[in-house]
Formats: sequence, structure tokens, C-alpha cells
Amino acid sequence: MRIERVELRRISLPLVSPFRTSLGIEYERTALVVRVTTPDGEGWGECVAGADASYSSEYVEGAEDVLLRHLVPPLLSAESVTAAAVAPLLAGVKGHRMAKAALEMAVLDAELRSYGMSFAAGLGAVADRVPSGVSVGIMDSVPEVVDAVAGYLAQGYRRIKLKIEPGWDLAPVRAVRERFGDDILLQVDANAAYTRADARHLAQLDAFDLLLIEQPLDEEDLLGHAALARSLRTPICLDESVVSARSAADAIALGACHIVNVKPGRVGGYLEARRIHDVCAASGIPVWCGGMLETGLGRAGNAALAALPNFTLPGDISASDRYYATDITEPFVLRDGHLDVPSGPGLGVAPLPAVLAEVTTAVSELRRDRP
Ligand code: OSB
Ligand code: MG
Repeated sequence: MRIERVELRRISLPLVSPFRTSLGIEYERTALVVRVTTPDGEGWGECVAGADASYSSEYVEGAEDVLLRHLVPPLLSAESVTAAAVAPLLAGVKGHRMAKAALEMAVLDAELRSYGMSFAAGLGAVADRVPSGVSVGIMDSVPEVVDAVAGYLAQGYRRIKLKIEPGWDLAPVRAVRERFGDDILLQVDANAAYTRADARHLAQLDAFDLLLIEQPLDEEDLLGHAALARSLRTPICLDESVVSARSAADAIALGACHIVNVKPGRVGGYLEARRIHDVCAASGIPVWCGGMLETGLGRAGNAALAALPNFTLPGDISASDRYYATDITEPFVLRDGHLDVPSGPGLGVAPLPAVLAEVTTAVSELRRDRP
């Protein structure tokens, strides 16, 4: 495939309710939408880098800058590109995995559309719908979070994840267990808010029969996670620490996790995400698909990924209306606690032009020099 043109659109979408984590509070999602144009069609990608660099070192203007200066030009100079060739072509640029992932996603979408093949079929999906979990932010009071969880369970969500931080952990977890019982699937996510010194405090979570605790410690503290894994009964899951199939294999070898959260943006794209799925499957480590408040574009890709066989836990793949009053694609809806995996060519969804135009705050484009 020859890439003729790459368009980057910065968008800003208001969230239906503020999303607070140990990292900060978000009122809107700022993202970058990538469109690649080939002689036969186009493909869409979404960059999950946030408005600030609190979750990882990447942020939306930084991703835009590295795309325009360093990532898009080699693609436009290449005679022909496939999705599988994108990562090797860009290997000379260190890091910037979220920016690379967005570009690879757009190329993969264009490529699969040209074959009439869906993301699900291209990645190796074995299901046509995936169970839907929901990530519930930190709130001002325990009754408020219990009400929020009640609303999500009434809608049919299959698993609840509570964001935690020091001072907001045992009380919300206890309240949710007391109100909704032992049968609901419940887990917590600390976004690296604790230290090794908190091991005894975190062990108190063992009383609540959680599916897992996600990323309690700093992303670089694999040995700390391994020590914690030995002292807690609750399984440890890594998010921020896993940035590649190699780092997943290392974390598993060190005993730093029992479960892995796979986010395509964090690891450099859907193809590396699939390699992580494979590495984990070979080691008997279950995985689930994380989320970054994606629009319908990223949600479509994530639903396809989550349909692979070793995605055995419900993901942070909620319906569009959990995040946005108006999504930029046809909305994903909850049906019996599940989302349908799109079956059309490529992502199976595309931005609605009028909505995309409305939420766009900046556009830039690069074109091939010669035809
Ligand atoms: O740590 O999983 C996380 C959102 C933004 C950044 C990091 C995380 C999250 C979520 C939300 O938990 C998941 C979602 O519903 O998209
Ligand atoms: Mg997380």
C-alpha cells in the first residue's frame, strides 16, 4: 500500500461525568485522530495519549509533534507499507508508543478494509461479542460511589473496577461489597499510587475477594510488585509497567504479576498487543483489555482485540454513553452486558463527518512529495 496523505486531527470531547483517578481529574477527553489515505481508500487511527503526561510520558501535543516530525515522514517516503512493516520502519525512533500505535492502527485499518477483512478476523478473534466492564472513578463520598455502581450494575455491566488511592481504598471497596454482595466481579486500580511500604495496608484488601489489584506501585518497580505478589492473596495485575511483549515476559518471569491489562496504545499498537496476548497465553497468564476513554474508533479496535481467546476477564470496554453524550462514530451500546464486536471491513466503524468536524480543535496534514 502506498500512503499518499496523513491527516492529524486534535479533538476534544466532553465526558458525561468527570473521571478522577489517583493521577488527576479529567472533564473532557483530548485525543488525536489519524487518517491515512491510500490510492484505494483510507484508514483511521486514534492516539490515546492524554492531555497531560500523568499516566505515561506521552501527551497529545507531544504525540502530534513526534508524528509530524519523525513518524509520518518515513511512511510517506516508503514505496509501500503494510501494518506489519510500520513498527520496524519506525524502530529508529525510541519510545512514543502511543503515537506509533495510532499510526499503525490507521494503516492496519486501511489494509484490512482493502481486503474486506475485519479487525477481529485480522487479529484472530474467536467471539462476536465481549463482556463489558466499567471503570469507576474516585468520588467525593462513599454513598456517591455506591450509587454510581448501582447505576452501572442496573445497566448490565459485568464487572466493576474501582479506582483507588491512599485514603480511598478500603472504605469504598467494603461499601460496594456490602451493598452488592460477593457475586459481583470487583477489582481495583491504583494507577501506581502506593509504595512498597504500603504492603500491609494493601493486604487488608484480601478480605474482599477482589479479582485483582491493578498497578499498585510505580511503573518501574517490578521487584516491588513481585514482593507484593508474594505477600497478598489478591492477584496483582500490571498496566503501566507493561509496555511491550518483552516487558510482559520479564514481569511474568519475575513473578511481578498474575494477570496483565493489555492496552494497544501503551504497547505501541494492536500487533504488539496481540504478541502480549500470545506471550501471556503461553505462560498461563490471563489478560483483559484496558481502556483509555477511547472514542468509537479505539473502542472498535479494543472490542476486536478483546475477542481473542486469552482475554478471559471482562475489559474496560464500556458503551459509548458511559463516556460521551455523542461519540464520533455510531455509538457502541450495551446488550445483555456485552458489546458486539464489529464485523465490517477494518474497524467496522468510521467517524461521522459532522460530529468529527464539530469536535475538532486543530488539523494538520502531510502529503507524499511525488505522486
Ligand atoms: O489506568 O486503566 C487506567 C483511563 C485513562 C487512563 C488510565 C486508565 C483509565 C481507565 C478507564 O481506567 C478505562 C476506560 O473505561 O476507558
Ligand atoms: Mg489502569
